[in-house]
Amino acid sequence: MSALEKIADAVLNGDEQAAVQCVREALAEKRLAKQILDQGLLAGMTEVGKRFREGEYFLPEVLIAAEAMKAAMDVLRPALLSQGVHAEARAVIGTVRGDLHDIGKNLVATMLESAGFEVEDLGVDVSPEKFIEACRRKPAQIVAMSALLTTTMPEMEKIVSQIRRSLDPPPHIIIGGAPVTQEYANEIGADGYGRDAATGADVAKRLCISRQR
Ligand code: B1M
Repeated sequence: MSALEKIADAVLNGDEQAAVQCVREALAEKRLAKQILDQGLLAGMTEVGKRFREGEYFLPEVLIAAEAMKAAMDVLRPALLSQGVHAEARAVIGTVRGDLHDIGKNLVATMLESAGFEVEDLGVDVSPEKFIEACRRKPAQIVAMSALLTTTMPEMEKIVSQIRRSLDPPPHIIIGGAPVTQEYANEIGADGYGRDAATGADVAKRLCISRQR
């Protein structure tokens, strides 16, 4: 198995120690940071997303893989920056105002990072103003929102309309969370809906590609 395959495998197995160690070794061997990212960490995480979608992996496996990916990214990030590797698009993510659930939102953030986005995570209980402020501070192509409570879902509609009124060009807006559906996304005028974290990241990627055309 090559050094890069070992990294992908460590993420796939959720082996944080091995992921960190293999990234350190690959850097010591003077491999390009972008190669370690694309063919190691992202390859592993893409496979995790595939297995999750296909029902082969469940939430615990995904959470553990996400932790391994995060720890390895902390080691790789300085090398990526010093080698001038930048994300191709930026996403701002948060759980909407009044809602403190963040497990799904954190997974979506990791999947977006795995899909090559620079992610700013605004945390939980995020007001429409905070989403807008983050996009003004540094333009984002994607705003991603999560809600777990039927009582906080209406916040999503407010954020969609306030963003459309305040930002030009507006970012693509994607939504998700247990009570959220494609029908609700259509109803409030969101650009995309993710049934799960991996699908959310796929939808975000597709939206960014369609705008580039
Ligand atoms: Co809460 N809670 N909770 N809770 N909680 C639910 C959601 C609930 C369904 C439980 C129940 O009654 N059966 C219920 C909501 C009922 C409703 O509104 N219909 C509920 C309630 C009522 C409450 C409180 C009001 C309870 C109380 O205090 N009386 C309170 C509210 C606090 C608040 O937010 N203001 C509350 C509090 C809490 C805890 C703090 C104790 C804790 C949260 C801890 C945390 O997140 N750090 C908690 C938990 C853990 C849950 C359950 C058990 C699990 C939620 C979870 O993390 N699921 C939940 C019951 C359940 O779902 N079984 C429940 C795993 C997570 C990965 O799934 O977030 O759906 P999920 O994400 C999925 C997809 O939805 C999707 O991707 C993920 C999978 O890949 N996804 C996206 C999510 N966001 C996305 C965004 C996207 C795309 C995909 O694009 C942007």
